[in-house]
Amino acid sequence: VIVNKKKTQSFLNKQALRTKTGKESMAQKYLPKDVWLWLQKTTKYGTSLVDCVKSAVENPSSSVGLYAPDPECYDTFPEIFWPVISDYHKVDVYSLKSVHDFGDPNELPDFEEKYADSIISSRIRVGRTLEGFPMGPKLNRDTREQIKDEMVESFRNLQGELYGDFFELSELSYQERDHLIETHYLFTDADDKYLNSAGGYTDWPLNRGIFINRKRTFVVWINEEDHVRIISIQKGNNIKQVYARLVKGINTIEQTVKFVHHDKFGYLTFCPTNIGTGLRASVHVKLPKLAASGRLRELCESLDLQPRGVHGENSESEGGIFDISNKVRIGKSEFDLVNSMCLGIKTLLDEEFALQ
Ligand code: ADP
Ligand code: CIR
Repeated sequence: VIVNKKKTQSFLNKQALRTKTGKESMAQKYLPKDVWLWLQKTTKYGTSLVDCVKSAVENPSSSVGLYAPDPECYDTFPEIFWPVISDYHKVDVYSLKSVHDFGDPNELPDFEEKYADSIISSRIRVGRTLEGFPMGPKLNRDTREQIKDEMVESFRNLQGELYGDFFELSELSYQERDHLIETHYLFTDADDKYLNSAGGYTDWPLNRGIFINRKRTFVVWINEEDHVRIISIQKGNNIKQVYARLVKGINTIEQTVKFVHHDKFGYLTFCPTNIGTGLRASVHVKLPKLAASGRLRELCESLDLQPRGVHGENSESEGGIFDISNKVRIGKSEFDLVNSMCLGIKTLLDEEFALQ
């Protein structure tokens, strides 16, 4: 039998990343039979249930398919949001109370020396929504600009290692954008079909932008999927440094802006997979043998980890390198989420090293 090694590997990499099982999306799964009874409900921003599930309707391959075009959706449409939240984050939504505690970054574990070459880079981000505004699809040019202006004002307080510059997306050349995307600093250019269907790219690229510190370790995205994504990133595996910088950045920005916070659901975001802490802590890690064994996906699932490709969500792995992060974002504190991601990565690396 002639085996095309390259094709086989590419297939296994795709399998390892496959979140779409050919089954229905969570939005489909939890739409009740008497859905017509609550079709007439709307939020104060005029959002209806149909707006929330638009991405699922247009994309049968959605894994979740649900978005909140404004913060009220989480309480206005509990019939759909609550079961989806329970299912994705594996929490009892009725007794749920959001936990918010950054803890002490120095208490995070270190990766063992023997794994030093396996971890290429580390990144932690949080998603946030500014108080007083709906999410992306319900914004207009003025309100999107107001969000940008409030954020740009807050960047004045970023000093020392966080000191940097803000760039309007529309003022960057295509080459500059491409370079920033390739080097993992910038969001992709309006090419997520799920987000597109949900209305996330209205008036793109107007009033979108990126703040980057001069050291290229601290980034803030404005008006992409969420109003705000605050990101700390660096080469190597020093997750303590990455986390400490993120916490410092968030605290500094919060001196001037107020983010939407809900007693039960924590920080509210456009996608219900991000609510709570809004935190995704990831490493780019070499796991070629585990991927080839076909066990990576299942192992990640059992460790509450999510594998992505090297260029983020819906991208492919390259050279056996994966972006592995915490899958759930609510029910645990920020510290606990980063900590359990580190422990999960250790388990994956133990398995990788045990394979010959
Ligand atoms: P998000 O983290 O906001 O959900 P994506 O999955 O789209 O978004 O990833 C955004 C960018 O961050 C992509 O370029 C991705 O490759 C990059 N990235 C994620 N984790 C890491 C990491 N540990 N090291 C370097 N780049 C990373
Ligand atoms: C989907 O439903 O497939 C997209 N809206 C992406 C869902 C969020 N991704 C994730 O698994 N964290």
